Amino acid sequence: MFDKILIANRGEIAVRIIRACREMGIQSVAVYSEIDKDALHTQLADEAVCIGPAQARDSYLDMKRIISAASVTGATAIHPGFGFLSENSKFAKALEECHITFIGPTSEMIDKMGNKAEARRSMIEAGIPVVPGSEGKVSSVEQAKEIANKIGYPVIVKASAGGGGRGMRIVMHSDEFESQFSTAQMEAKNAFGDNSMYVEKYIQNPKHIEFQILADHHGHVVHLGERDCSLQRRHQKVIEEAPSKAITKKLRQKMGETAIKAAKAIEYRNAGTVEFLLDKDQQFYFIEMNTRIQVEHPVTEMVTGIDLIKEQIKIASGKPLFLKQSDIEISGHAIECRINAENPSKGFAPSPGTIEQLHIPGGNGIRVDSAMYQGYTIPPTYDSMIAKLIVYDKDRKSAIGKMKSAIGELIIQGIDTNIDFQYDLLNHKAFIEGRYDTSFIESFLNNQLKA
Ligand code: MV4
Repeated sequence: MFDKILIANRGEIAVRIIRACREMGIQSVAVYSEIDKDALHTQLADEAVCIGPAQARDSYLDMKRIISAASVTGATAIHPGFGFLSENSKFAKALEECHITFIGPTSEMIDKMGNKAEARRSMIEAGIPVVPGSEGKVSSVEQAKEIANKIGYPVIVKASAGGGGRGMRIVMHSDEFESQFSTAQMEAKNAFGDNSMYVEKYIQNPKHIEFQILADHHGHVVHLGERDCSLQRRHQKVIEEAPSKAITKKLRQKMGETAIKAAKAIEYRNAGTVEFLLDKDQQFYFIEMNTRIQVEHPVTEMVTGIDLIKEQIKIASGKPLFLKQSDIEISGHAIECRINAENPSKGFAPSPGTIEQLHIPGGNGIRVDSAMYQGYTIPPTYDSMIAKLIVYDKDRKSAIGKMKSAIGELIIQGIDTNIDFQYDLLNHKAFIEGRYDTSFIESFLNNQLKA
């Protein structure tokens, strides 16, 4: 097992990983930017190394500085968290070359899944259901349109290098195919320096269901059930829950087995997430695979009792998975609300600043993953998520009730947050009844504007 792990991240996920290291008896090394000198992760780690100015490109994204920090502190492994360098295959490769363990999959797998058209092609090859569309990337707009005409409109054109909603356009009719395709392609070229594209049938108002998997270095793969991440705004998830109300035990088994098959097909290792769209007829389609630990991993931890960060560390050290699929049981219900420093009534504008007053809720089944403390100043430099409020209870109804109580108790003063918005979502009849898909928040906001 590793003696010392460097955490190449900040905020709540860095704190989450430091805590896991401490519980495992592993020394932790934080890296921090100048603006993060008083951040919680900087204070909580056993050691902390300043790696540069606030701008992420000069600190949290600077591979050389991070590798130097690992080398001077003697850390033999790096956990990248999510965002930043977590899905950067060059970083994973650089670590492979200097014999520091990247806690995650190999650089090759990151590359393979990071290219969404390539991922799609691999999954087709493995017999995984995908949305009808091009086999992999298309070679020209003409070929793309031919495929679109064949599968029928609406279609969605997506950038191979995209993901998270960038470089994609919905095409409702063949008349607008060329213009939408070239807009998406131009966006992709500018954002990723890669203009390769693929085409899929557009699934209207799907649910976004993702399966957590764990794979060790010995060919053993398990799934830990699903998370329903349909509540998103502009491709940012807002509320996640496990299990999904839309999924029966039988469908869970089928989708879980598919997720395992997908992972095995590419000899995946470490923690990963297989994303599916689920349509109105309960048909599911692979769309992407995420090769990192995700923001919403706690809901899976709550319903399975498995610590995913510890599992990642154990797997990376070469230990075989102790878990068998038959040991993994989904029980109860967990919900996560992402707490952001933003103002929903000002178009969700970021609201950095100093937390003047803070009261964090607690009690049975309430978990808060956060790096905030009273007096802490949230810098304007990074993303606006400041906490994740997670509840666990015996069933969905109780979990919703518990989340509402917990939100009612949470006090954050000095900055604007989305907690009232979260409360309103939880109170909505359609949410309570589990009748929601990826279009819910947008409709919710539009109705609110009308009222
Ligand atoms: C789709 C889709 C419908 N059909 N693919 C959005 C983020 C990325 N991970 C995949 N996304 C989608 N892919 C097919 N074949 C619907 C979404 C989607 C979406 C797309 C455009 C605008 C807003 C959206 C919100 C949620 C999901």
